[in-house]
This record gives sequence, structure tokens and C-alpha cells, in this order.
Amino acid sequence: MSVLVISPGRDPEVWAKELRNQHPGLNVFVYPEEHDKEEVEFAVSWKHPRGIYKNYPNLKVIASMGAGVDHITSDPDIPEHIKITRVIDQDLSTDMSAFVLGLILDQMRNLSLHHSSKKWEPKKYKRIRDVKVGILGMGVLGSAVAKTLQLNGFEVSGWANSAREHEEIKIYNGAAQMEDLLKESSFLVNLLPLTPQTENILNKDLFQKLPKGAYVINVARGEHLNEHDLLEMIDSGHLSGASLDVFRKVPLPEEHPFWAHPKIQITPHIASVTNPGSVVPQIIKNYEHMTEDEELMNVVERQKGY
Ligand code: NDP
Ligand code: OXD
Repeated sequence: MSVLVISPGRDPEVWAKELRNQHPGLNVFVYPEEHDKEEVEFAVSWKHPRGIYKNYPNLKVIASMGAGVDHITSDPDIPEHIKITRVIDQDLSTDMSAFVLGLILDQMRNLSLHHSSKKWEPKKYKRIRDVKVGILGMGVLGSAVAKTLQLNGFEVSGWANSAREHEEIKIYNGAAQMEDLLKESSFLVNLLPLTPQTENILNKDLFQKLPKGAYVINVARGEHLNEHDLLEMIDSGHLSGASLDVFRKVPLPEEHPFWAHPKIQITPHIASVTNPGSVVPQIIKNYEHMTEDEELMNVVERQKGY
């Protein structure tokens, strides 16, 4: 019985080393090295080559290296009986919360703007009481961000699939209530998973429902965003700008108009980066649960796609 680490572009050797250190005796293959496919029952995965898993007849579990699983669920060749798990990790939540808080403060206080202008030109800034933050996606990360913002004095609301009561943070749900969230959000943070229902959700129709001057932060997936609509809404003056950490095509091509746009801030998918040392224990636990036929943790609902 073996574990396969398959993560082109996400340093598979670091993961393999952590797995071996934390579970001595575990047989770990690192893709694309030569290995016996029949041996593999458990895969630790990030952006695997499409269709590859159908060649593993005894595969039972695919563990995402990150919180998101769209890189797995979007592959139509993964048999239904295979369980998909994801990562839930305090470091991921804390890092995401710090990142979003930092971006909002930077915008409110014009920090990057002053720095890049190299001019002594004091600008009017926003106070915390002037700002309302709307968060699309109130799961593990959205809720963590919301709590951090609330602790720092921000008024925060969220949007999720399911209705919830007695939350400290107002949560809207479903298409019918989205407009209520949007109309009061001077900052909009996207932390939805990528599914057929959420793809292209950040589009002109949505942006128009935000108040004039709203600022958009996309830290979820590039495919959530209609790039053309974003540019149009910033250039028309309806949106004041955007911070984007995720893109349809990565690395973002040099000639992409986002790079040169003065009102778009770009980061290379670093909002919250999985720390292998911190998440390998939960992956090993799931491997052991699999071998002992016990329930797995952090299982993705294949039907829902997250
Ligand atoms: P969760 O699965 O915990 O939460 C997803 C949230 O989205 C839930 O609140 C869910 O609602 C809501 N949701 C899903 N579909 C819909 C829909 N159609 N309409 C309304 N609400 C919906 O995910 P995480 O918080 O762990 O992660 C969110 C995403 O963040 C990941 O999928 C990934 O893409 C991205 N990410 C980005 C990183 C980065 O560095 N940029 C790092 C890590 C993750 P409900 O609660 O009702 O089910
Ligand atoms: C993740 C990510 O999903 O890095 O964890 O985006």
C-alpha cells in the first residue's frame, strides 16, 4: 500500500519528505517517478494532470494539498467512489485573515498609493466606521476573515449557500438575498469555492449592485471573475479598484492589462499558502483512517463540489 504525491509546480519533494518524516515506514511515490500504479491507494494532490487518476485501479482517496478542491473536482475522469478530502488548517485561516485585513487597511489609508506616487500629497482617507465589508463565502476561511475584521471594528456581512441563524455576523443566503449584501458593501471579498454555480460570479451585473466606489478583493479563484467586466467597471469609475490574488491563467501573462492598471493590485496566489509541516498530520490521520476503514476528516461533498 503506497501514497502518491502528485503536484506539478508545488514542490512534491517537500511533501514527500514531510510524509516520510511524520510517518516513518510509509511508502511514498513522487510523480512522475516510475511506480507501481496498482500499489497506490492514497494520493496527495495539487493540479494533477487531467485524467491520470483513472490509471490507478486501487485508489481510494485523493487529498487536496489546499483548502480548494476545484483542481480535483473539475476532472471528469475521477470515479465516483473515490473520496476527496481538503485541508482545514489554522495557519491557512490566520494567514488569509491577515492578508484581507492588510489589503483593506492599505486601500482605506492609501498606503500603496502614497508609496508609489513619491509625492507629498496627503489624501483623504476612510475610517473604519466608514467601511462595510461583504464576504462571499462564509465557510472556514470566509468566517475567519469575518471574525478578524469584526474584532478590528469593521461592520461585516457574509453570503453563503445555506441559511443560518443566531450568527454574530449577518449572513445572507441564496440568489434572492445577494443584492442585500452587495448594496451595503464598500469592500467585497470573494472567498467562494469554484463550482459551476460560482464560476464567473464576479461580473458586471454583480458589480453594478455594489455602491459606487466599492473595492473588490478576489482571493478565491480566477475563474470567478469576468476580467473584461472588472476592467470596464473600474474604468467607468463605478469601482474604485481591485486586489487580485488569483487568475484564470498563471503566471499572469506579462502583456495582461491588469499588470499596468493603476487601480489593480496583483499578488501571485499568496493570500494563504499551505504549510506542509502543519497539514501533513491531518493527511496522515486520514491515510490511517482509510486503512482502518474509519470515517475520513474534511471530506468534500462531491455533489456540492466543495
Ligand atoms: P468552504 O468550503 O469552507 O466554504 C465555502 C463557502 O462558500 C460556504 O460558506 C458555502 O456556503 C459558500 N458557497 C458555496 N457555494 C455557494 C453558492 N453557490 N452560493 C452561495 N454560497 C456558496 O471553503 P474555504 O472557506 O475553506 O475556502 C474557500 C476558497 O478559498 C477555496 O475554495 C479556494 O478557492 C480559496 N482559497 C484561496 C487561497 C489563496 O491563497 N488565494 C488559499 C486557500 C483557499 P455554505 O456554508 O452554506 O455551504
Ligand atoms: C488553496 C489555495 O485552495 O492555495 O488552498 O488556493
